[in-house]
Amino acid sequence: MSMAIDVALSAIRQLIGDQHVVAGDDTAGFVVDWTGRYVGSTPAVVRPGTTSEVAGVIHICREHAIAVVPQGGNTGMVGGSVPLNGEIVVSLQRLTSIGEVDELALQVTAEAGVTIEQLQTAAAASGLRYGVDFGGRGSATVGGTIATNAGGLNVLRHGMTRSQLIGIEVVLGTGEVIDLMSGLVKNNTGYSIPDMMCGSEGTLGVITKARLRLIPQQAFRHTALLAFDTIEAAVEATARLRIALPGLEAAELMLSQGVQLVCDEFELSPPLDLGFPVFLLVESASDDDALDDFVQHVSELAGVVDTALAADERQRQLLWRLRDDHTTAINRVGVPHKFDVTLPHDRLAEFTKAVQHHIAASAPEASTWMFGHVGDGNLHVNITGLTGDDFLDRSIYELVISMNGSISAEHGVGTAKAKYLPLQRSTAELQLMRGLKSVCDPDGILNPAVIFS
Ligand code: FAD
Ligand code: 2HG
Ligand code: ZN
Repeated sequence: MSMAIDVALSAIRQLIGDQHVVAGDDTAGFVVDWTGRYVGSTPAVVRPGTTSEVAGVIHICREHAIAVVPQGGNTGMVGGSVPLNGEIVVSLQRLTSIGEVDELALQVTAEAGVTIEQLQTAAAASGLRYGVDFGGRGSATVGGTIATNAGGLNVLRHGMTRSQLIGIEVVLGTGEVIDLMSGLVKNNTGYSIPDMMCGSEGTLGVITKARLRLIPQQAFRHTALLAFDTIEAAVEATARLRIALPGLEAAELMLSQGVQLVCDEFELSPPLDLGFPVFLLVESASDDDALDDFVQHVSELAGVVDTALAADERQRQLLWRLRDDHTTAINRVGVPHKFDVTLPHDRLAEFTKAVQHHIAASAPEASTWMFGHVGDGNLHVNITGLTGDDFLDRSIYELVISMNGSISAEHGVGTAKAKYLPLQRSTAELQLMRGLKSVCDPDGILNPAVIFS
């Protein structure tokens, strides 16, 4: 360990307490990402317990020119939350307080280390909900989801994390604290700093707290699994359902291989014949019981070859496991290579074929798993069993861009896509982003390997 790191860590120990600085083997869970693909090492994981301690840690690191990686639940998928270049990890997991839910303003204040599940539980106690939800809810944090602008299962109705964000408290790379937690929904006094921090992946500041929008819970939820012969038919059905059902909250695409894998890994019985190649999991929520309406619209859809309707909450949970457990099931097959991409609605089906064809031709030894938030045009392409490392990345991203898509839909750029960002963003755009970075983090100590290569 260098002298500067030694001196900095001893100052940090004094500031936050020896017991909150983790070193050696105890850092193991903080240096490997959720997929197992990105493995780093760190001199220490520091766990401040208050905003002023976070600010103090950043001041000390800046003074000694030490790079840091902010970390929440470490569920990120793009290698942005782990210290791949020996950085110090600043874990926000001790910032876990949730303020009182304001039931009239439909807002709550949550610290960065609160998990999405804890936030949902607090909101539910007031008959409310948080609009962003996904399979990683048990570990993913408020700070991490803001830093990545996480999407998830209900974006088509409630938007991504940015749409839930009313205010933010953030420690810049200078150690200064920006407090924008007034809860004012309308506040057009210059540039929107919460919007800028959202999706900045820990490169501009360390988020310590947020003021978040909540939504009323709706009493009725109707859920169905629909089978199709083609992806084209499932995409078209999604578009039609969005128009017909204003309460549509989710439209999730799955393929039979993925559903089969989940059923095999978790010993579940598929509710429909997995001989059908394509499935759509749809859910709508409403204040009144709209079952008849839901069933009518679903049954009128062109291309549906079979349907399983959830008759109760247990069956609903089962249908959702088929979708939510894809990521965990794929991890059991092997370390996955993930591509989180968006395509325009009318190119989605074409892309799925093109990418499958490309992978099969370039890496016949590999298996491809595809699923995603089809209502948002967002596909998750996972490859397992690849013998090389990233030899497919550039060609897959070029394919996405050639079809007017985005190489990062909801997981962010991280370290995984940093070198491909210039494929998508112009020199002027990259210069603007670098300019912002240099103002917020003049010494480049915050996640230096993330977003910019
Ligand atoms: P981390 O993984 O710890 O960090 C992610 C990034 O944010 C890193 O760059 C890190 O440096 C930065 N960061 C973390 N905390 C802070 C902070 N307080 N201040 C500044 N920067 C910070 N994502 C989706 O968008 N949609 C999904 O549907 C979805 N489903 C998932 C399902 C599973 C089973 C899993 C494991 C993950 C899923 N994810 C999904 C990915 C992941 O959960 C999200 O990217 C999430 O936002 C990461 O939150 P985290 O707290 O784990 O952040
Ligand atoms: C999901 O939608 C997540 O489940 C993870 O975004 C996607 O595992 C993936 O590729
Ligand atoms: Zn997703």
